[in-house]
Amino acid sequence: MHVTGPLFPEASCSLVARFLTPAMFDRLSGCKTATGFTLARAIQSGQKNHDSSIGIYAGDAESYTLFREIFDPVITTYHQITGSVRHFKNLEPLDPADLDPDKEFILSSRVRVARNLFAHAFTPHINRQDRQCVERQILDALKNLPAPLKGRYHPMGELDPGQIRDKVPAGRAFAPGDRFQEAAGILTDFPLSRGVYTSKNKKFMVWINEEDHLRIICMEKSGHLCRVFNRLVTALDMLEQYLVFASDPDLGYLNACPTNIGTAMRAGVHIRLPKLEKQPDEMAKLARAHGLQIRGTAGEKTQVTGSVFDISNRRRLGVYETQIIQDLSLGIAALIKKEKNL
Ligand code: DAR
Repeated sequence: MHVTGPLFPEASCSLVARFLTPAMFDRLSGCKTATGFTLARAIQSGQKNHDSSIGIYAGDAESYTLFREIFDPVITTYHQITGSVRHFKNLEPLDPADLDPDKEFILSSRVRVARNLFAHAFTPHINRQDRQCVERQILDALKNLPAPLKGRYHPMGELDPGQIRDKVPAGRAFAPGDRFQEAAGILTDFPLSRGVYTSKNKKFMVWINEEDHLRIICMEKSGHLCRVFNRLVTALDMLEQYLVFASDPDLGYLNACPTNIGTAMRAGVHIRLPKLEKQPDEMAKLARAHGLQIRGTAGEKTQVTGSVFDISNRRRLGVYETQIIQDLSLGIAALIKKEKNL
């Protein structure tokens, strides 16, 4: 297909708008993956949302190879990779340490990974029947969890928007995605075959068919980031015995958004920093020095309320999982030290 007009709105600031030239689009636009996914589908979120930071989603694992001419520059830029992309994996338990033993600053610690079943299309492209099959396969695997992680599944398929909204605070549902996910096709048939598995102790959850087939989440209301990470390692060791995840030797685990590949792990804390809140440049400088991502209280693209920040690792690719936790711990310790000195 020969492009006539601009691919993206004039104001687009996304990485895909920066790297996808009309000539590149012409070369790739006639290609389809085995599941029928096209480049035009991949970029439609970035075309509809000029404020996208990335602007492209993968519809399946093959998207990353068939459309690598555009995915590679987006990936190397976002993950700050110079030279060849290389995924490292190290899911070994760490010695537990409390980052905030006096409980002055950290409200909670959280570690999550994104995963997709390799045999199915990802959420931007999956059909209703396949999405139901993914839900069933994951629930069958979750039956094998060790006792401390056992719990129950809360299906969302029969809930109306009000019922979903009521269950989100208790973690028994997740809100419908944002306009970026909507434009990518991720919300098709929402809330069918979506749901949340929660352990009895509320320290382990699995979101099924949110932005990816699985978001495996461990958390607790403490500064025990390493203990939360170790709980995730236990759950992943079990799940990998029953489920085959989409992955690539160089790109690591493959997911709908290219920001979530490699380890596909986001580790972070909710932390109250009222003094640093008044010195955003100082906070941004510390975040840059430690590779931290600063988000609002409710996460991505939200405001800060009550001086509570969501602080997490920025890089997910080209770095070991254990290194992410260790680097993050150092970054959080530096923020706490600065907060105490102000
Ligand atoms: N909002 C999309 C994706 C950004 C990364 N966050 C994810 N995947 N939840 C954008 O292009 O800005």
